[in-house]
Amino acid sequence: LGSENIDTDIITLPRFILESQRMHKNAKGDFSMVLSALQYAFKFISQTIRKSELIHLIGITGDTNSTGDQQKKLDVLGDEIFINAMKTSGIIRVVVSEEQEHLILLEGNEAKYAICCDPIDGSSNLDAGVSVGTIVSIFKILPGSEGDEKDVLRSGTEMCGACYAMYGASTHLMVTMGQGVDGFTLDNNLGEFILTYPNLQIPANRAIYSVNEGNSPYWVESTRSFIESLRTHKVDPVTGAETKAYSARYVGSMVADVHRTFLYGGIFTYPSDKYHPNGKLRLLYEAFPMAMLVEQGGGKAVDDHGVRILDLKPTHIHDKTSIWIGSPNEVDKYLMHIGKL
Ligand code: P6P
Repeated sequence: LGSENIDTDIITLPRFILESQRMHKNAKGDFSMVLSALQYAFKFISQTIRKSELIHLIGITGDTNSTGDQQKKLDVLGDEIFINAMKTSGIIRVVVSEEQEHLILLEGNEAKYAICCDPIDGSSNLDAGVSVGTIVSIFKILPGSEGDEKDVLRSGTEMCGACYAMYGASTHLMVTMGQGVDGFTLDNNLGEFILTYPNLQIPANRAIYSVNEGNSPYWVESTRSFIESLRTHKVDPVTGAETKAYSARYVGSMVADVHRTFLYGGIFTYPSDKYHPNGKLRLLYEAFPMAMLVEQGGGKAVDDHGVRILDLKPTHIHDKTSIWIGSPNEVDKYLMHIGKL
C-alpha cells in the first residue's frame, strides 16, 4: 500500500478512552480502568475462540451452569478469562456472571464498580462457527457499600455503562458510557480496537423482524397477532402499490441478532411463551446492557407489557425478562399493537 492508503491518524480504544476522560472528566479515569480491563478480556476471549477449533476446546463438559444451560468448555474458559481480567482492574469488586450461580466478590479490589456479564452468549452456536459474543453491564458500587447484591439489584437506569463484543468474521465492540454509542473493530495486527462506528445511531425503521418462530404455538395472542401483522403485505392506500412484507432474520445468538438490528434497523424480540413465562433472556447481563446501548443509539427496548426495560428492577441476579428491542418506529408499532401508544 502507498502511504496515501494508510490512515495514520486512527483512534484506538485507549486513545478514545483518554479523550473521553478529558471531555467527560469521568471520575479520575476510573471508568478508563474498567474499559481497559474489559477490552483485555474481549481480546483474550476473541483469540481463544478463534484458536479453540484448533485445540478442541469446543464440546460439552457435561456440566450445567447456574442457569441450567448445558455448559461447553469454552463457556467455562470464557468465564475464567473474564473474571481474571476484572481482577486486573483493581477497582471492580462485584462480578455477576451467567456461568456463576452466586455473585463473586473480588476481595483484593477497591469497591468502586460492579460488572454483570454473559461471558460467551450464544455459545450453543459455537460448534457451527456462528457469531457469539460477550455482553456486559456496569454499575458504580453504592456509597458505603463494600460490594453485595444491593449494588446490582437496581433499576437499569442506574447503569453507568454497557458494552458487547461480537466474535464474528471480525471482532466488533460497541460501548456506551451514557453519552452515545461508539463502535470499534479489533485490528488483529495492531492488537487494538479501532474506532469504526463513531456515535452510532440505529435506523428509525426497517422491515426486518427477528424472533424464534418455532415458539409461535406457545406465544400469547398479542405476540402472535403482532408478528402475523408483519408478515401480511400491505397495499399502499394512496398508490395502491403492494408494499413488501417484513423480512425475517434470526441467528439465535442475541449479540448477532441485536448487532444486525443496530446496524440495519428492525426489531428483535424474545417474547414470553408457555415455556418461558418471563421470557428467556436475562435482565442484568443481556436485556439491560442491550437496552442501554440501543437507547443511547436512538432506539427503544420494552418488555411484553410495553414497560421500558431500563425501568425494570431485578429481585434476583439471574432474573429473566421478555424483550422487544430495536428501531424506535418498529418498537412503537408493537406498543401501538398492545395499546400502549
Ligand atoms: P432460542 C443463546 O443461548 C441465547 O441466550 C441468546 O443469545 C439468544 O438470543 C437466545 O438464547 C436464543 O434462544 O430459544 O431461540 O434458541
